[in-house]
Amino acid sequence: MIYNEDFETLPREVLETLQLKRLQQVAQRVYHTVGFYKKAFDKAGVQPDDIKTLPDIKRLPFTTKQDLRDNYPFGLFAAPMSSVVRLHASSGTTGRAIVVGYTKRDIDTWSELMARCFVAAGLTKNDIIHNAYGYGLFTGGLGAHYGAEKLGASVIPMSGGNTKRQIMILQDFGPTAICCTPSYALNLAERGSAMGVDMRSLKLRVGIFGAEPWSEKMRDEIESKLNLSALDIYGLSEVMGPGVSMECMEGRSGMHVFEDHFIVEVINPETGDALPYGEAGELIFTTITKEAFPLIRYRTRDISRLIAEPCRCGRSHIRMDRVTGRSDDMLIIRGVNVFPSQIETVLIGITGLEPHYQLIVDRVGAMDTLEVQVEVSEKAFANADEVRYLQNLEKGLAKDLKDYVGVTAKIKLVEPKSLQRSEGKASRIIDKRKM
Ligand code: DLL
Repeated sequence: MIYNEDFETLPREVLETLQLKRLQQVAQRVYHTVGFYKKAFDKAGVQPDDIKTLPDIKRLPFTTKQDLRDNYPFGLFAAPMSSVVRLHASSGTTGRAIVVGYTKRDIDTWSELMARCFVAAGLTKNDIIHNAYGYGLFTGGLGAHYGAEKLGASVIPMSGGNTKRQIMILQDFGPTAICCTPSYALNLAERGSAMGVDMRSLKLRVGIFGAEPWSEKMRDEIESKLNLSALDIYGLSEVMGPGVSMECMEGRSGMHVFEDHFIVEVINPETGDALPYGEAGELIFTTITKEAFPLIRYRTRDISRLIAEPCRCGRSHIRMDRVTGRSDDMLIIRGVNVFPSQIETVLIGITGLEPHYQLIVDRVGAMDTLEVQVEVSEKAFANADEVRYLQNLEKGLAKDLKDYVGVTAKIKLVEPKSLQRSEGKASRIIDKRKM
């Protein structure tokens, strides 16, 4: 099923003509209403009228997270405050928050895109959607909420936290779909089972999981624990919130970027050069319909690749692969580039280990060290008197990390349920080098 068949299946040439027209409009808009962009365009020696073809986008300057911070809070708004109806903010781990605004039309667009996501996940107005993304300044909760209402589904505005109550509602209201971070889905599964609830026999059919990197193995894990189909959803506050791209039920491989509203590029993060389809690099988005907070060539720092092959679902919009991590989450351990998601893939593959882990990076003298703390399963823990069994688990993980990720790590097996559980985005890295 496709929510907006007209726009989601546009033939490539027609889509590109539409994108060009919208790009020209947004270039004019930001040049004439946002001081920052006038300066940036002038400095790059480009005027809005120079955009004659789609590839001309490459002449436009990038926008970085630092530019957003420098213009805190409203400096990049392209609409007067009187027409801004909503503000959101992303706290970020470092530096000032980033503030974004939406006009009424922006909220309508966002709601439609989220409704498209739900339909891509096989949902209809007959579904009950348990929305456990946080409500508030975070875009997850309200973004998904408006989309669910737009679709006409029944939405349960749970927000994050209060896990025991969530499990009760999951049992009593019988939602058919759930929205939350993948790490919180695991947390729910675990807590539910501990409460004696058979989490596989809930009515949930689909989970719409995003807001943090996760792996295929994590998908398998969640699907088997909750007995549902787990789909990936991507977005970021700066560009809109959730619903920039969404995996479809039919393809389940890569997320369709809603290209009638966003132009996506992938670049080499070091040189800024465009990369061809299929090559992994940093995702860049230009918003081509937003009114209050349009962004030109925004450097997301998210690492992915574009998949140009047509999808069996019939959508013509290009897909982006699972985000493997953020370039600023990438750990460089003694020269080896390591993404937490690679470590996750390895440890989920080992029987006896649970997908709950933490990475502790430190520097001893001039040497970077990586410690992987991972929980052993209850069953393995019951075997713990067999010291050799645990030693073998440890050795096996260390070897697999060396073989598949290329990094030497100290492994510390910890007791079941001893690591902090996520109620939203999981924080898995403690980098003591930065403290
Ligand atoms: O996380 C928006 C969102 C809410 C997306 C709910 C999906 C579901 P921010 O808080 O601004 O916005 O964080 C954006 O989260 O740049 C990525 O690094 C990461 N991220 C979001 N979705 C995914 C995903 C929301 N599916 C940042 N896979 C982005 C991997 C993701 N990382």
